[in-house]
Amino acid sequence: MSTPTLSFPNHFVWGASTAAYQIEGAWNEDGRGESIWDRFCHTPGKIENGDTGDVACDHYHRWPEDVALMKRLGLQAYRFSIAWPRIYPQGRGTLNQAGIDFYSRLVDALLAAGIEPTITLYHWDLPQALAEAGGWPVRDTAYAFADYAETMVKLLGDRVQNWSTFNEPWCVSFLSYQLGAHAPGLCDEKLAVQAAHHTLLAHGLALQAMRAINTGIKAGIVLNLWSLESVEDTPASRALLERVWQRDQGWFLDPLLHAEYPLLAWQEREPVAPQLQAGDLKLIAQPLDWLGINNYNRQLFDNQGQRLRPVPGAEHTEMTWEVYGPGLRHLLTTLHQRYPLPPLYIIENGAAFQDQLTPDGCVHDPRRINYLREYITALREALEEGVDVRGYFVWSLLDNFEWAFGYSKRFGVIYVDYPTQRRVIKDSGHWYAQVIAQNGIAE
Ligand code: IFM
Repeated sequence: MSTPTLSFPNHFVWGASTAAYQIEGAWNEDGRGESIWDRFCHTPGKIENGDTGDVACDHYHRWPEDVALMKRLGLQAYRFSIAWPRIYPQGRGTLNQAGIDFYSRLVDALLAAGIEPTITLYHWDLPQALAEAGGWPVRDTAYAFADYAETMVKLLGDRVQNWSTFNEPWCVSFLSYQLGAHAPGLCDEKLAVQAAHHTLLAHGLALQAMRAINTGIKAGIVLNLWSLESVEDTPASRALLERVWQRDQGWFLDPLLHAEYPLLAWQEREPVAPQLQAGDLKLIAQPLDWLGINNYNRQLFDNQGQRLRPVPGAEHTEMTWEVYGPGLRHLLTTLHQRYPLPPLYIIENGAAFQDQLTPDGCVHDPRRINYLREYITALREALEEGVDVRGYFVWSLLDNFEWAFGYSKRFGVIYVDYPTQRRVIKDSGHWYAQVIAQNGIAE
């Protein structure tokens, strides 16, 4: 084995990520309740090609094979999410033992394979019953979430140390309630802002409840963040970047890490400001054992303050997201300067390309390898600059259901042939296995 030219600290963790609705399928099996994503996908016109997560990667039945594949890649950690409606079909009340057994067996198999489970409690599949009671814009949903979180730690906390409450609260609120692109598909800024507040509140309540019954867990939250950059450096461009930062990222980071909403963004959103109760901000700002970051691309603005989409002359993935590794370094160093941070983990990073299974039985995806190399290199540079990042998880382990884009975007380092459910490790998967084995990148 060659010596890595770019090596990582001992104990740096290499993993892969997935999410329940995107891979599990079995949407109505073994007592699972309906989620907002089932309802959204079953509504004509919402998802490209009419795709649904009904079957997805059939991981619910094929998980032993998937754990074996993780072992072949040498993964040290696996981040997956729990489908809340598999545990509480109605969101609260009666527990579904079959759902608990599924995750319990998965955790045991991961541990037996030497793979550390990292659980996300909410990756967007709210029980439909709670949506009908008002969903995230309703304060009571936060309390239902905290009860569910406590239940999961009671059930699995003896074996699982790493927990995150939410994946990407920006998507849970703004993308889902203001931009209408994700379930439940509403377009109302006021609802979105209130939903954002309640996800943060739910996070705080859940951390308290989880830690009250198990002090040994390591708990955090995962945010989707971008490096914000401009083609020019002027007072106007700096003001714009600050405004966008506060509106999209500070809106979550500041309550979590400073126990306050960012002032400029609050003033801008005054007419739709969320209703807070006394003590909410203190509750939200529970100490974090770690903060997860999902990063795929940067946002670049021209000298008119318009976001450049696409960025002229740059390479883009199938999501029309710019490939720009240095953006990750810029994001990490900016966070380091702006906030008192707990240890960081990159919980999602990866790229969708048009992969094909070729007659040699392989999937040759050199563009994904280049993408991953570029971002992992940028991450290593951020470590050099003193940012405390403890691990990297590739998105995704498997090709899967990419929300409103259905199955049209392939993000996996493992190819899934959906008609047969055959899995094939892509070239990028073999490359990533080497990175893990060498704890770094060899040229
Ligand atoms: O597939 C999603 C994932 O569910 C959340 N983060 C971004 C990924 C790619 O769009």
